[in-house]
Amino acid sequence: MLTNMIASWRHVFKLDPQKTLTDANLERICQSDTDAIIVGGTDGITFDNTVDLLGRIRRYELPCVLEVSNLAAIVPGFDGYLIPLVLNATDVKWVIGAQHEAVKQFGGMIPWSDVLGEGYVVLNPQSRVARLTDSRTELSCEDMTAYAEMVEQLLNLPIFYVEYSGTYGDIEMVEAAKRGLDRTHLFYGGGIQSAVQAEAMAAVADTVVVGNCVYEDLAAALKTVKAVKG
Ligand code: 1GP
Repeated sequence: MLTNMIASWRHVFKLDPQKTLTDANLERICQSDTDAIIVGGTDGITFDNTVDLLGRIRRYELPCVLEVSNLAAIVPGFDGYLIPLVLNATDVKWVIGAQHEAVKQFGGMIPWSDVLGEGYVVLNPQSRVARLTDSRTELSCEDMTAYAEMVEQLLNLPIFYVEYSGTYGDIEMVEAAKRGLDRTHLFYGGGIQSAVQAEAMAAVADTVVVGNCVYEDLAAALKTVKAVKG
């Protein structure tokens, strides 16, 4: 079951279908001992570039899930599908609107056992995702704990995602999120560029997500795996 699979993930790489990655570098990523690959991004995600990346990742054995950001780019064949609900978005479209449209459109065809919702809180105001969703990023630790409690107790979502995309986050905010959770799995992603940063976030979050660093400094990105998993 998808929830059980995710429960064991300590480290994942997030790969963006829009960005270029050589076969040699993809091999290093997939054989790095990371627990899984999340395919996702905010802009320029198409069916073609998503199916192409999935096909290349499928040469390796590790799990690969799609974080859905564009209805037109939902490709069959992933091990699972993560659906973000951006809780601090001020545009309701990103809280529940786009998801409602998707279910209306694809209803009977959705393999629900392969789908998990993610309660997302976006915290880097400069990030593309914050601007797209018009997220309210000026949050306190109390705000974070309350969002986390809502995700687990009220919405009953399996994943809470602290998203600092593009910048290294405030660990106190991640700790505040953790305080609100008991069963729900905590993802941290954003700005990890070194083993030290990855290890620090892994001490609080259940899963650490490394994205951009793969494209900017692959050697450093690869070192985050051991830092998180020991
Ligand atoms: C983005 O949380 C991920 O959705 C990872 O962030 O690209 O900044 O590592 P970075």
